[in-house]
Amino acid sequence: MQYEPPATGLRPPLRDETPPMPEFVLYNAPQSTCSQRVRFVLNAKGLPFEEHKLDLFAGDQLKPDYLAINPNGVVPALVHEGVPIIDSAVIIEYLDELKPDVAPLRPKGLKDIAAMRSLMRFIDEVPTPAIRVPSYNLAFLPHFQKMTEAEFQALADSKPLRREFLLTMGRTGFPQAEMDGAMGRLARGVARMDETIRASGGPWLMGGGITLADVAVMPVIVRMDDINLATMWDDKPAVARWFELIRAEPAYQPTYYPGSLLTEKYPHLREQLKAG
Ligand SMILES: N[C@@H](CCC(=O)N[C@@H](CS)C(=O)NCC(=O)O)C(=O)O
Repeated sequence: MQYEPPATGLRPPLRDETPPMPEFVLYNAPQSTCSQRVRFVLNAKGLPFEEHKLDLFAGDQLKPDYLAINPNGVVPALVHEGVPIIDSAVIIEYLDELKPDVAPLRPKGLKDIAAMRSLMRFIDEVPTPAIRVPSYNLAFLPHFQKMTEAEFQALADSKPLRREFLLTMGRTGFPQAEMDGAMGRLARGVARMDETIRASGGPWLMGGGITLADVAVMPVIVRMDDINLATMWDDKPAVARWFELIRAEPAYQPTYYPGSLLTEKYPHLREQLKAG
């Protein structure tokens, strides 16, 4: 898709007033965990970007203009010099390879890089899909409950990546067995983090320096904390320390700007979560 400057609502710009195409254009959503990975890396490397916030419940991610950028119909997508880069794990690796000398986010040796990538695959296989289950049941379900069965089916059919996920959830929410499975996978994710930090000597997953693996798992841990699941690392001080450290990183605040947490977008959740 051709880059077009954002509409201003004012008179159309004269030809020579058209703003230059920014180097990085990020299509994302504030609370999207995958988007948060990319915002963190852009911020860590001090790369300015034009941010487009998509309304995922209005279906912005399924509009033809956006599908031309990301045919998977999900956020994030990063357009770099006019070329779309999609999938958060791919984007963060891309950015680190593009700017390897500014705030490097990978270990030095090839074998350690392979270990970091293996960890990222585990994160994308186990805890990352698992966190969607309680997130959808808690926060997103009411959006779907308002729909008729036919509208819901049409919505599911329109999703290139998440059709079956949505149909499993249905308009009544994920069944208990699905929730239990997700909790188990989250617990395994936290246990793997704990083992990995202790084996590397910490305080980060790969040892003394923050890497893309830490960035990859960050949004899961932040979301778990947000929805009252931080008790899962009560007996794991290495994970608690890791969480303190990542929140103290300079890139953290600009990434989690107000409205990025689920309980900020849906304040009623705080009461619901307190009530258990
Ligand atoms: N593997 C993809 C997954 C992206 C993804 O699932 N994005 C979610 C938000 S975190 C989304 O856009 N969901 C919208 C939808 O399901 O329609 C990535 O890491 O970029």
